[in-house]
Amino acid sequence: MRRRIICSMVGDAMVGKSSLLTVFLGQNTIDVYAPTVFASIKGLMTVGGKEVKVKFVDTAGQQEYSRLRVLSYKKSDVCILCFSVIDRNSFERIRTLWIPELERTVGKRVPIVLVATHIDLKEDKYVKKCISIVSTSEGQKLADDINAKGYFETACTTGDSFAAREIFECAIAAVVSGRKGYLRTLKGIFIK
Ligand SMILES: Nc1nc2c(ncn2[C@@H]2O[C@H](COP(=O)(O)OP(=O)(O)OP(=O)(O)O)[C@@H](O)[C@H]2O)c(=O)[nH]1
Ligand SMILES: [Mg+2]
Repeated sequence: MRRRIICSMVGDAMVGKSSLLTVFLGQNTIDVYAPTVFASIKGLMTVGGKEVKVKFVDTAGQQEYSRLRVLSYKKSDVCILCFSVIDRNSFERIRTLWIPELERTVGKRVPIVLVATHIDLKEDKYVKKCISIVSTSEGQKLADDINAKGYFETACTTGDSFAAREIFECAIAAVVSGRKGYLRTLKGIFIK
């Protein structure tokens, strides 16, 4: 049996990593912010008609926990990298902080899915007036630049686990198709 795929949630503190994972797992979200130190949940997913064992790793966005964080996700097969559309710093840190950390921690070959959170707040009057919201085209361009396997915009407040599932399916499918490609390459080398 294949080894469990490790899928990690990474990004700035408070961008909604834990909320997204909670919605995907069909659990109830809580509005009160509780910073993550480390969490790991085992599950099963069906991707391309096949059942795959997955371990979801929820990491700490807070920089105080950076040493623990890199240990918690260094064996990842795929990373779901999150920023908030209402926090431009979290968007800019994808390039300046998270991509360099990911490359050091899991390597350049591990697939990334980029997720923009808090899109329900884009229409909020106060937010519109006071905050420079990250646009869809800016998010998409970043996803292209970092060679992400997918770009999604989401709001966890709706509790829509179907929308969340799309994100996780994209991530796991990227690992599964990567493994198939690797096997095909090996067969191409050894079976002439
Ligand atoms: N309006 C809105 N609030 C959200 C959304 N996603 C998360 N939140 C809220 O944002 C806050 C932070 O969410 P978390 O999921 O705990 O953030 P995190 O990225 O896991 O933070 P760390 O664990 O510290 O790294 C919580 O109060 C959530 O209720 C969203 O899509 N819309
Ligand atoms: Mg968290």
